Amino acid sequence: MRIVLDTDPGIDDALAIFYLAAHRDVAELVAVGSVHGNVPSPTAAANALRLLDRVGWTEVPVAVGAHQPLAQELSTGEVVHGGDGLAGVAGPPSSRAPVSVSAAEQLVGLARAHPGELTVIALGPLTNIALAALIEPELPELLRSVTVMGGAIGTTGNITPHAEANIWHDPEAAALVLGKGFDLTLVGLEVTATAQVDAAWVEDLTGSGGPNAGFAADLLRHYLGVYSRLLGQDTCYLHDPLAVAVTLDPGLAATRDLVVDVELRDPDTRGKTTASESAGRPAVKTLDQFDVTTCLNRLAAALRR
Ligand SMILES: [Ca+2]
Repeated sequence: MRIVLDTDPGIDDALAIFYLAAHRDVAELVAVGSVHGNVPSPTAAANALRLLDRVGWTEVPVAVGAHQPLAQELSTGEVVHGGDGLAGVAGPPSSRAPVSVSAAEQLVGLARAHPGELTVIALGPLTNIALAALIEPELPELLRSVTVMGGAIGTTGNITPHAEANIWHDPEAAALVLGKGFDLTLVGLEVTATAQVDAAWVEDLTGSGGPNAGFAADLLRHYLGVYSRLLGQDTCYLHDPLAVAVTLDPGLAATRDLVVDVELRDPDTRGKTTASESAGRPAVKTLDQFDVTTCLNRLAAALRR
């Protein structure tokens, strides 16, 4: 599987990159695009480079993506991910720089050069994918598939009571991408919220861990602290690595084809995702069941490498 990753690192984005790197026998990372979301887009690109350095993916190009959403002001999530997006524990910057094209241009160029081959995994707001689809209307046919971490179907949101953060950060982009006809799997809070880890799970990582296990544990300790402080709970969610896991092994979940709409007009529910069986409009694959235990075991194994 040849992957283009669109990401806003971001603590769970970092875990997702480690998951991907631990499965390079089945996944080749072709390129990375950064996007605003957890942090501003240039910071996300710098963090992606630092994370790729850690896993030895030093040849993978990183392009800076959209600096702001299509139709609203920029809003970022340092309150959750730390001032630098990686809990202040990621070490010095990479010696590499981002490539000169934007993430949307990079994606269009790669898709045209490798029609039908590439899988996009989008772990942040969908601004870059929307821009790429506006530049290249054939993008849904040129890509093999797309996985999106986003949405909260039939469950509460995590940034407002109604909206999941990646969708809320750019609802117009999400509406465009989810309705565009991609072969798209949507991994939303309705499944990712079932995969929570606690301090004991995190401390287990460091026992027999490789070079990045301690770093992953540091990130997760920060995450646990935030969840405790903001939500009063002693577990944290691991959204992004789950989207990578189900992309690499679709057998981890059962899917259902549904049309997913994004609320754009009502300020109270803006970014809310609603699924229906509406005929005649492009559907996406939503997850019905998810093998949380296998997924978390594979993540722990990946982080210990
Ligand atoms: Ca993310």
